[in-house]
Amino acid sequence: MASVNIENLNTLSGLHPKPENVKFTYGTAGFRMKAELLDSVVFRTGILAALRSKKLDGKVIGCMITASHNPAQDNGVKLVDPMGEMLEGSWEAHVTALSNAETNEQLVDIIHSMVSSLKIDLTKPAKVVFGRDTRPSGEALAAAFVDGLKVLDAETTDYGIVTTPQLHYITRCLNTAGTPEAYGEPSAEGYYKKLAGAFKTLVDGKTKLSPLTLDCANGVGAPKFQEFVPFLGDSISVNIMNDDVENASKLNLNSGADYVKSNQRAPVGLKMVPQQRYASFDGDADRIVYYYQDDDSTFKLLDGDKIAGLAAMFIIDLVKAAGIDSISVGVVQTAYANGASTQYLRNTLNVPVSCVPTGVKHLHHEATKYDVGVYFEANGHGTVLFSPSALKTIHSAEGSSPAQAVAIRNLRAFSDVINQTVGDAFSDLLFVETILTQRQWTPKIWDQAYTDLPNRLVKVVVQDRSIFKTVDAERKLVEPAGLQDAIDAIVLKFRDGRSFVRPSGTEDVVRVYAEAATRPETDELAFRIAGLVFDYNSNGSGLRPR
Ligand code: G16
Repeated sequence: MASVNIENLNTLSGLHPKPENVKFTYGTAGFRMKAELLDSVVFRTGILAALRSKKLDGKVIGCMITASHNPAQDNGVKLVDPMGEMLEGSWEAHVTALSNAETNEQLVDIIHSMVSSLKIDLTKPAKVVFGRDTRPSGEALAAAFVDGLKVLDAETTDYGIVTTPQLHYITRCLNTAGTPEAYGEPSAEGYYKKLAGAFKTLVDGKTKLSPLTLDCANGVGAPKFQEFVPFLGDSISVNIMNDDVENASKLNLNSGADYVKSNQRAPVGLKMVPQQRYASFDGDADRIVYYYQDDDSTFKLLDGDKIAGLAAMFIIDLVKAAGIDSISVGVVQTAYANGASTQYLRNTLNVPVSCVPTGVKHLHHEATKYDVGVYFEANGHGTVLFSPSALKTIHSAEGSSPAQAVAIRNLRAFSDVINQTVGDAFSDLLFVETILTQRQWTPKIWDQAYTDLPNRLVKVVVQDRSIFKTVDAERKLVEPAGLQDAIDAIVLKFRDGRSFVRPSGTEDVVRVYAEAATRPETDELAFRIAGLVFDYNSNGSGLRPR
């Protein structure tokens, strides 16, 4: 078994010193913080990516450099496992340990202990691919990542500026090429062809909808969707806005899925027209929310919960129409799911619903337990997973009538239009547009499935968010002691009241979610709980309502 070239490691590591007094944690979506603090972390993540590839016998590992919905000055890094899923949970502790080593000697010790405890054969090849979003800090961080890969001589391909889901897709394509599970051509072009081909099949012969206005949060989704448009041809009309990626400070600023969802209002620059369709991507195009304006000028949000309900309803109908309703559908949500959406799924669609902690890794894992698992976070991050056996059934079914044959063809195309590696704003947009086109539905008709309970999200800036510990899929706090009892006592005073508090894994804040029977009651509940959290953290530096 070969060993690590210490001299080489020392030289490369010397180029990427760890900042003092900073503790790094691989959180909800990898490492994420101010870009200027990330150089050493990204370098060491490169070392870990190479080790992971060697451990998996040279399978390709992906890496995305992005801070998604965070402001322009932040950046982040996350790793992608061979099938396009998030890095296996048990390796998060290893990458966290590597990133916090204070000296080169400690770094070497941690690598050696990983090699021995995980039985990593260093003579195996390592292959790693990576990409980044449009943030100005991305290029230098990508160079630091490459230095990390050099420590273990990993073979590497730089896919340049891509959306996060494109990088996940490419990773899976590379690892499945030439196998019965081949996922597609491992390139942005291959991705566009696959999605556009499936979408065209699904809307073929249907009356085209009015144009969709798409807010790209001035992020990577803008140039990439422009690139995608020629592949879609005249199957859809999309007007792209907030597409300025030259002026980095505009990224996610008063625009994008996170802004629209949190503030429940249109992004900057958009003058809404009643009953038209609008959608917003986030900064790396892995989330989408839809919205419209009602005739009385009220803003109506069609968030991840509404998308999950639409997708589940459509798939249930399609499997019935195809005569293969042995395929079961389940939905996975988080505590942020609106109570009305959970009731609709359970009581109207009669599907099982599971609730898991925030973070795609948790939702994705749970969704694999169903034949068809629809998973969505209310913030618009989600997708649909078809199990291998469901795919087999769909691909071998023939149907005993022309109507069944059409439904089977639609199911096959539907499974192709969906990016099954991770939530993908492009793919989610196409499947929503498919359903609305097939049904000839306006956003208002879609919205009528159920009425959201009024809800509110508030961020509280605290001194140390790590003191907040949750259980029960983040619905209850166990620390600080006594805080949950105080929350419960307030919630009891509100009709249909529900509220929970959890530390963010991507921002230095604690999030407060509240729901109640009316808008004023919801706002009061949210602010009372936020005030409580703030008071519990007497060193808190301020309250930032959103
Ligand atoms: C990431 C995760 C999502 C999560 C969001 C907010 O999204 O992938 O699963 O919902 O962060 O997480 P938190 O509330 O812990 O800050 P993105 O789009 O920013 O990568």
